[in-house]
Amino acid sequence: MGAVPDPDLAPLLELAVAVANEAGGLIEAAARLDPEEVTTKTSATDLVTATDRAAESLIAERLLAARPDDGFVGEEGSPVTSGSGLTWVVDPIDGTTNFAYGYPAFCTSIAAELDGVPVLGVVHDPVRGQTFAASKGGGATLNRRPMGVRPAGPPLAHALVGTGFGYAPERRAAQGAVLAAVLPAVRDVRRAGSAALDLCTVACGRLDAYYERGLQHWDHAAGALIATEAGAWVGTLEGGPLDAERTVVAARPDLVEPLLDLLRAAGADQMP
Ligand code: LIP
Repeated sequence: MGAVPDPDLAPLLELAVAVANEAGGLIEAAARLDPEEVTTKTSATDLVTATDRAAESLIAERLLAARPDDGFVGEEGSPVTSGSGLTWVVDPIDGTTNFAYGYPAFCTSIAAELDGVPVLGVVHDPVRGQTFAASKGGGATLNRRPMGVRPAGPPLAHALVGTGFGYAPERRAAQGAVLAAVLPAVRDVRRAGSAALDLCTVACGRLDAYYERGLQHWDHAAGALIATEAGAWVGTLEGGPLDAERTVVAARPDLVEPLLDLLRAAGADQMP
């Protein structure tokens, strides 16, 4: 990859790795929850647990103790405005439903943005003890070893593709219709339930591509940079920035055009 980490980012990346791993220890220690004992947010299926909130508080406390002038945006709490230009973007548990069920696919996602531009990302999977990390221009690592997307390989018809679904029934119905068109056109589909993990799974070559509409800033902030630094194409089906009104796509570069064509033909750019 020939990437050279920016020496100014190295201590920030180390801080984020350490905090993500500490939060992972807290999350692992949390007992398995009965999904009916947790609270909900935007819908009856959009869960949030006390562990989400505790992990986010721990992460905010550690990051802002080290860098008190930084900003902080977390899935569960109130935003903190940045005085330094750097803002931490955090999803304490991405894959909350999986966590609440004890289904082993969840992670902690920590990104840092400088004046709105992602400069580092860390995704820690406490179940597998795997930490994905990247700094802008510095390449991507898995447990500190360089990693990258699979080299150009089989065509889309033989690609393993990840995706995910929103919480609103009408969006889920539309996403199911798109999936019905995608499924016969690829090798197979995987739905892990964590966007951050899905993006890192593309980054390390365990998926050939991933697409999902409706991702929040904290879902993709770290994983998108990690996938980009690992050599994946990361963008949106509609063009423009990664936001909740677009479909985020991450793929091996040789698969991008056929995948975008397939998604458009399936109506993925017309979803509610
Ligand atoms: C999850 C996303 C996932 C999506 C789930 C859920 P959360 O985030 O990471 O890609 O398919 O529906 O939104 O809510 O677990 O942090």
